[in-house]
Amino acid sequence: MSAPNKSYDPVEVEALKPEVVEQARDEAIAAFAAAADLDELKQAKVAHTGDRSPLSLANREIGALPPQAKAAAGKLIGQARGAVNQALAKRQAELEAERDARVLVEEAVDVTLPFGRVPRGARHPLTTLAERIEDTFVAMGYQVASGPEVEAEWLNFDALNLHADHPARSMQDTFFVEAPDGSADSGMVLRTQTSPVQIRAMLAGEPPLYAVSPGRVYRTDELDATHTPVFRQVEAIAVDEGITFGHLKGTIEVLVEKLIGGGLELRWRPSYFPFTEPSAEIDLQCFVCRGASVGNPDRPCRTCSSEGWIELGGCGVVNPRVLVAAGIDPNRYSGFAFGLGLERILMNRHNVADMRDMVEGDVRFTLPFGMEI
Ligand code: FA5
Repeated sequence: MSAPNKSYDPVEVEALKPEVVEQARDEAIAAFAAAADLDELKQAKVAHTGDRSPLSLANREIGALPPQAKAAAGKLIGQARGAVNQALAKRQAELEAERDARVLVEEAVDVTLPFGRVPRGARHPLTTLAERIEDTFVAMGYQVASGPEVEAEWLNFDALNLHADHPARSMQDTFFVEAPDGSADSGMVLRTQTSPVQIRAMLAGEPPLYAVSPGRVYRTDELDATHTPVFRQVEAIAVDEGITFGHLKGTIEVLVEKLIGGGLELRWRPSYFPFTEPSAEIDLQCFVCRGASVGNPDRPCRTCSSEGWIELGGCGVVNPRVLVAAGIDPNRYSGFAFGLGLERILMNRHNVADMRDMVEGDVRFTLPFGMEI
C-alpha cells in the first residue's frame, strides 16, 4: 500500500488512475470471456478477483487516501469490480449450462442395452425335496422332528435293537467319533441312519405319535453313481392304537405318487431290520431302462446295475422291543416306520443318472432347479 497521500490527489496513485482501473477491468472481462471451461474460468477468477488481483490491490490503496478523495476512488473501483463480478457470474452461468448440456449427451444411459446379469443362486434340490416331503407329511398331520448328526451310539444302534454283538450292527459301515482324550470309545458316532430320531420322538412324546424327519447321515461307502458317504434320509414313524403294515404301505404309496408321480412300479421285498418286524425293502422300477436291461447284456444299465430296480429304503412294523426301549406299552400301541434315501428319490424324480452330480457342488447342476419353490 502507498504511504499517506499528502497532496490529496488520488490520480497520483498509479493503481487508482482511471485508465489503469479500466484496463484491469477490461482485462478481467476479456479473460472471463476467453475461458473455455469452468476450470479455466476458476483460474481467471483467482487472477482477476483474488487478493493479489490488480483491482483488489487498487482497492487497498483507498485506505491510504485522504478522506475527501476516498469517495471518488471508491466509486471508481466499486464500479469496476461490479462490472467484473457481473461478467464473471454471466460466464459462469454460460459455462455451467454448456457443461450440463454436454453431460446429458455424453453420460446418457441407453436403457435398451443388455446388462451384465448377476447370476441368481438356487437352493439345492435335495433341500427343496426334503421340504416337499415335510409338507406332504405335515398335511397328513405329522410333526417334523430332528436329531443331531453326531449321535449317541445307544440311540443309533442299541435302542433300535441293534446290540453291540448283533450281527446287523455291521450292516451299516460306521464312522466312529473319537473321544476328546483321543480314545476310540466316545460312545458317539456319525449317525448312520435317521432312525435314532424315531427313538428321540418316542421319548419326547406320547402316542398317538406321527413324526417325519429328513436329515443327513454318514456311512463309509464309496462315492459312485448310486452311493455317497454323506447322504440324506427321511424317516417317518407312526405309533398309535391298531397301526398295521397296511397303513405303512398306503402311506408310502401316497408319498411316492406325490413325489415321483405315477407310471413306475413299486416292489415290496421282504427284508430284515432289527427295529422292525415284519420288515420290507421298497424298490422303485428303474426310470432309465424300466427293467429292459435285466438279463440283456446288449443293453446294460449303469443306473440300476442292470437289476431293473432302484432301492428307495427300508420299512416295517415297529419291533415291540423298540417300543419298550422308548417307554411305550406294546400291548396297547403298535407302529410303523420307514427310512428312504433322498438322493435316490431325487434321481427318480428328475432323471438324474449319477448321484455324484448332487454332491460335487457344480452350480450348473443346481441352477435348473432354481425355479422350484
Ligand atoms: C436304513 O437306513 C434304515 N434305517 C431304514 C429303515 C427305517 C428301516 C425305518 C425300517 C424302519 P438302509 O440301510 O437300507 O436302511 O438305508 C435306507 C436307504 O438309504 C437305502 O434304501 C438307500 O435309498 C439309501 N442309502 C443307503 N446307503 C446310501 C448311500 N451310500 N448313498 C445314498 N443313499 C443310500
